[in-house]
Amino acid sequence: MIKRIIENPELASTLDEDETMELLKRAESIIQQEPNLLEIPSGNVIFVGDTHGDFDATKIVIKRYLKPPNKIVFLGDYVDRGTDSKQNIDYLLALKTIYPERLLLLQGNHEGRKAMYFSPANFWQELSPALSGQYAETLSKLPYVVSTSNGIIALHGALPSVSNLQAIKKIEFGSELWRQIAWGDWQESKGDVLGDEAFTGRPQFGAAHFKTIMKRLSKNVLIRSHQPTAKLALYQKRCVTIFTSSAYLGIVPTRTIAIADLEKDVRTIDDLSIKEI
Ligand SMILES: [Mn+2]
Repeated sequence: MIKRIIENPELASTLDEDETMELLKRAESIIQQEPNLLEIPSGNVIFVGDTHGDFDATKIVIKRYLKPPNKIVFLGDYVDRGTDSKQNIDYLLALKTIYPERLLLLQGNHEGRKAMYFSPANFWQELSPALSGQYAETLSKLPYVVSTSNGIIALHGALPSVSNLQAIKKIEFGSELWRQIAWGDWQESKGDVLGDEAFTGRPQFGAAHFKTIMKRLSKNVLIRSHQPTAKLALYQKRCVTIFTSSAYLGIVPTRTIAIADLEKDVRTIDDLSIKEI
């Protein structure tokens, strides 16, 4: 069944409840072996922002880039908002079981249903209770952070208040540090930790927090998604926000990805290739 989906992605929309359960359990057995922090030593890395049910965007990225020496890092938020959430996440999980090293799926807040309720949650609300419980369990095990050898850190939202890179491995699902990663926003402010936004409850951070944590982690550039109102580049072009979903067109002008060649040092967004898909 998994091989057939990989040969023909459209079959991802035909999975019944039993087949979906089987896929989730297979994918979970792979994902739960990964640490929260994935380190990439070499090659080309393609970073993909929130896809939010944009199955078309996912298929384009996979067709174009899933080949050696590339690794593809998805920054989370696979479901909700867009119309094709289930096939989007099912296709990615099927691929993960076959290409566990080449395809890295990070966790966004929309994968954190087990810890937190949020809206919109059209994907989650349309599932049977049994499937909702299994998706919540499986997706809660997705890793949080990617680190590269040439100065990049990648995650869904904001940087956690940790003292060093390896401390990320110990972050527990649903904890305050997890919430900073999965839910955090960046503001054009010189401030540090700015508190939670009153309406959405999203934790807010400014330039001082960015500089402090990047120094502790010895990183130059953060690649993240999550916040469609953020500029493409913030903080001396070191904080890069990309979106790869048609669900945000109108707020952001295009679906974008970022490509890094790990043989070259990355100091700002100018050392990345930003492409439309
Ligand atoms: Mn998000």
